[in-house]
Amino acid sequence: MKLYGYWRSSATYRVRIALALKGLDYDYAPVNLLEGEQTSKAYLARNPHGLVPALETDDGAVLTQSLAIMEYLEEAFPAPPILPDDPVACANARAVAATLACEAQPFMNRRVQLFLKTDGGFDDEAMKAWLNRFPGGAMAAVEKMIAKTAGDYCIGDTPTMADCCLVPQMYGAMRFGIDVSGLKRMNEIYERCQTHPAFAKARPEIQPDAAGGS
Ligand SMILES: N[C@@H](CCC(=O)N[C@@H](CS)C(=O)NCC(=O)O)C(=O)O
Repeated sequence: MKLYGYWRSSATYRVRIALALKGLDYDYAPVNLLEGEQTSKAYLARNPHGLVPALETDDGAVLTQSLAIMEYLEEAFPAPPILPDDPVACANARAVAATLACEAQPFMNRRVQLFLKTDGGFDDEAMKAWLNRFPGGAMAAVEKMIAKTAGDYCIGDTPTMADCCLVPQMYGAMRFGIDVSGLKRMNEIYERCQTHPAFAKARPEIQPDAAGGS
């Protein structure tokens, strides 16, 4: 398999964690977002939306959208699982993953940020308010959601797709200056994940393209 991504992209980070949890090897093809490579003709042929990640399977299929890619990995490589067997627990894991991937991270996307700063005239104060209200609000909802489900991880005591989304979201939130101090459970899970070998392997700073970023 070949993963097209960017070291600090949270959506790519999710897929790296899922691949590592499943112990899958893959080639890595960096797409430099700062240089606009996501809008190159070659990359748009892989993902017409111009977003990373994309995963090319061994059969040559090119998959996009991190949640869909993780679902593919779960179906194609079931062991070890990243979704619980129990249908309710499974739906809870998907709900946490979707809240972070669909209701939090899109507000932090590079092209959204650029638009707000240029066309929207957002200054630092306005951006801070935006980030704390929308991604911050979705994260506060997740903190409440996992109050009912968490053990060592978001859903029970085994990492799931929810944790694949939580860690990159916390990483990005801290980078963007979102106040995460009230998210007690999420902080605990984030810290625990840092000590898990699969999460450690997926860390942005140790990816091959990390040195070239900013
Ligand atoms: N919903 C998509 C989001 C993908 C996404 O937002 N990717 C960002 C990096 S995390 C990106 O490629 N941004 C490029 C840009 O904003 O131009 C997924 O989960 O894969």
